[in-house]
Amino acid sequence: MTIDRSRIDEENELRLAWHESDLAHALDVVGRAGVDGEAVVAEVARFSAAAPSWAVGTGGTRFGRFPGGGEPRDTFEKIDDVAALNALTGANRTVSLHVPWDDPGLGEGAAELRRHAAERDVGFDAMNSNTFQDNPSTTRDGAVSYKFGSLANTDEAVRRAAIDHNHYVVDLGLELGAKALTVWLGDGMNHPGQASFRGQFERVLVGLGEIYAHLPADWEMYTEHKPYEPAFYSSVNNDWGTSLLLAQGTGDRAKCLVDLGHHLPNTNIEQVVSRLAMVGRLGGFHFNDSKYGDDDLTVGSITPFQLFLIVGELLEAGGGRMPDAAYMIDESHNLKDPLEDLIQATDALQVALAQALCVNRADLAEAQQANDAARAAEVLHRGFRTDVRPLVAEARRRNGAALDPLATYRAVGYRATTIAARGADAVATGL
Ligand code: RM4
Ligand code: MN
Ligand code: MN
Repeated sequence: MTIDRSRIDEENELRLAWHESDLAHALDVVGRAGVDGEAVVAEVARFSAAAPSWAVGTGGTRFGRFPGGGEPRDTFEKIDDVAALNALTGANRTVSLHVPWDDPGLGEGAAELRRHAAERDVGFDAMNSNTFQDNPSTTRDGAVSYKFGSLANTDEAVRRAAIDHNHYVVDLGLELGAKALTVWLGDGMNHPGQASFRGQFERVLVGLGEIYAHLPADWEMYTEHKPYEPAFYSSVNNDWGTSLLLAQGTGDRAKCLVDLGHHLPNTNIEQVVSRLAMVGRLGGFHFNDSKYGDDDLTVGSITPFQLFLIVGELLEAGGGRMPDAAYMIDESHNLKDPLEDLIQATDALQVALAQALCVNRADLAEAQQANDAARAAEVLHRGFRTDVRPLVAEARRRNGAALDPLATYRAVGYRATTIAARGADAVATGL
């Protein structure tokens, strides 16, 4: 199941005249601010954010889940959905697997999945290991349990199972053509005094070292911090400082992953990004938005200015381009059609990137040097308040994707097709 390119072209044709006039105006506006609009379009066109395999299904909370039907029934169909998404956005060229939720098995299974993805021009981004749930394939058929943690567990046999699972995820990723492993742990404490802060940290560090030792030479490993949930008193990897200690204590190719929802309210995330980039340890990104905690809301839907500032720091780190990192959308689509939410998230990312590229960095540096806070604010806001949507649409068009991806998704009736093919009660695996 796929979206026919000729249908996308037809939809683009309907919008082309208006688009061309909007684009000419946008190029003119940014040119007056001393920004090269063509370069903005090119950089937006280069950018891609992975779609996680669990995000093509409806998300849920502990109060329930309300799937809309037609969801992918296996990993192959998940890849089909990512290919459809990428046909519309041109900016989701890879998929990030979560194992064991999506596990084709080593050997023929992995080879078949890799072929299926390659035929659809989808690559494999960072692999995600899951040791926060008990699953027969990660717990030696139930012989151990992650109830009291995985790498931080006091029981050596549990730690061994968690390390082995991570080794397996790396082996699988190698067969799929991935290049990185992301480790997010649920480990921590729910009750004061339950464990030793230091003991838990030290055990995690040793475990990460063993996982790292198994990495192929051209792979990276990312530690993903999160302040709470499921451990509500303390998480072992609770913040960027701890994540950095773990990375530094593990090796050069151990880096930190920033998930935007994994910060306590009001944390200055753009500063966190700057710090990690400064020491060469910014490895990956999970994009979403948040009002209260790890809400996994649509990218840019709550704090678009913060997103713009964060992307600005990424550009700063990359010398005016998005630095090499594993970018992924990590949202939970509880109410919207998952593909519609992913389309909106990708668009929000592209818009934030274009806005940040529309900031005249030389003017900003001059204002900073002169301690001119008012002028610095003007320069920033000029970028943020530019209507960059025609530049983003043009970037998509140049990638062969849709000028208006959401309207096109609806016009081609992709969801109706998946409901007909997979069934109205088809529900994806995952959280
Ligand atoms: C966590 C974290 C991880 C994701 C899981 C499902 O909160 O964001 O990246 O793998 O959720
Ligand atoms: Mn995440
Ligand atoms: Mn999360």
